[in-house]
Amino acid sequence: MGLASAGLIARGLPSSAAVSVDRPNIVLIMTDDQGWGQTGYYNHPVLKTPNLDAMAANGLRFDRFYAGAPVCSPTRASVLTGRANDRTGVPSHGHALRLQEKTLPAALKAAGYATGHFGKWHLNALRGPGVPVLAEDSHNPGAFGFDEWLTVTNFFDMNPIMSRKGKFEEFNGDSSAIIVNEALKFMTDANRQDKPFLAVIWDGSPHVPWKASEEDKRPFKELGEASQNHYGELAAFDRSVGVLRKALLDLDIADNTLVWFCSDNGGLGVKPDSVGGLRGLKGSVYEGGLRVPGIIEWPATIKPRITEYPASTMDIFPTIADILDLPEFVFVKPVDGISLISLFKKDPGKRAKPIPFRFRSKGALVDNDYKLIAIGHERNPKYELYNLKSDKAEANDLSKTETEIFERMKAEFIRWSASVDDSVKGKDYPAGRVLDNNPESHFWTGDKRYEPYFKEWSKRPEYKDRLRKHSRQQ
Ligand SMILES: [Ca+2]
Repeated sequence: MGLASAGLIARGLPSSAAVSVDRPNIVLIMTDDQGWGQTGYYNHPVLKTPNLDAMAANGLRFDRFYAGAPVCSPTRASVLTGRANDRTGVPSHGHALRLQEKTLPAALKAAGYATGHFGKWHLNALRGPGVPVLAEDSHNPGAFGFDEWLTVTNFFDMNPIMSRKGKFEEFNGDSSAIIVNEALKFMTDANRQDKPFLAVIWDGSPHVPWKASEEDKRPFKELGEASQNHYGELAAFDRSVGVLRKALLDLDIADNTLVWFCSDNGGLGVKPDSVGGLRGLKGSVYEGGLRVPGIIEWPATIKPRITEYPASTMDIFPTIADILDLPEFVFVKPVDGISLISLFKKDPGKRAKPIPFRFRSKGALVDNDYKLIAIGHERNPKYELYNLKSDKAEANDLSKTETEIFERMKAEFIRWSASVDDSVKGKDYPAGRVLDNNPESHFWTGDKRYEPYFKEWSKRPEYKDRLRKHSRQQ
């Protein structure tokens, strides 16, 4: 971090200049388990999202935006590092991002930005319903460059208990409204100090358990109770997007604030369909597990447009680094994402670098219209090839007919996957190995540091089942 500041100063940039087009405010919003089909702008049959629709109509709407992985912690790791999840120590949900990784918030903090995280973290190895992150947690958001944080370990719902830099706070009301309001206080403070900000808002909706207010369930009365709550959570999330956008206008900073919205993985098995007719759901490397809604709104630079250019959460850090002209050493390499700056003005044609995925034994490679699927890539792999342009549902495997493309993409995936194996062993780090300073994935109920809270939390609806299960196992 010190090096990054020195680099910026050496290149003649002050370390904390006021906001300019070269240094926009940045807000990253991510929902948890919102499927590609779950927006009003894709004409979902029951869900209305007037605020996301307005954002899409005023920004760059991606019709092919991909989460870095088909489940949550891995995608979060890809947002913060620009790298595929397996490189960073996060093969699946509830794993710890390695302290040897370099992150977006650390780079922006070194560049003079105020940095804040609000909501779900899930990069500190803890599993189970979201509990407040501890001040002494070696992998809390502060350890990765966030100055301010109001955070829980995992999903959270109505009336959450959260952690403000380690201090527990209880809140009343809808979780989406709470974190946007808190993030807005942070943005207002930074703006008052003429400091650009990075606000990361990672929502807990519409992840299970599904709990919406009576008012938010009302439009979905025709659906079953579970779906009413699920869609009610999305309605509440959408409302929080409206609150955020209006507040940015009221603060007179909307024009030069880049707001980037997406979901962290594909949709769930609810009715009506969450993935807009794509194949597969959360956890799958078919499109339904990976393709998500995505929008960038930045009025100072981006004229409203819809693009079919394929992009992913791995592109977020490289894009922001490019906007801010940050030095190369803010990244651990190899970086899997690319800068999307050229896309802001017009479609640059084909994407030069394919988008790679690896999640447990599954893999995929998206190269413009084509997609390679690798099932069981570790041993005895089976590959498939699809043309996403003519076959959105990935129904016709072309591996036997389009053999030239198939062999090229297969070889490319194998090459890439071998480089990921090196990353897994820590070869990307100066030490050449993974240091022994990352916790193994575990439930917080099995974590001694949380035991003092068990008695009080056994009364809380979000924790009581998990705590009961834990006490039965003792
Ligand atoms: Ca998720």
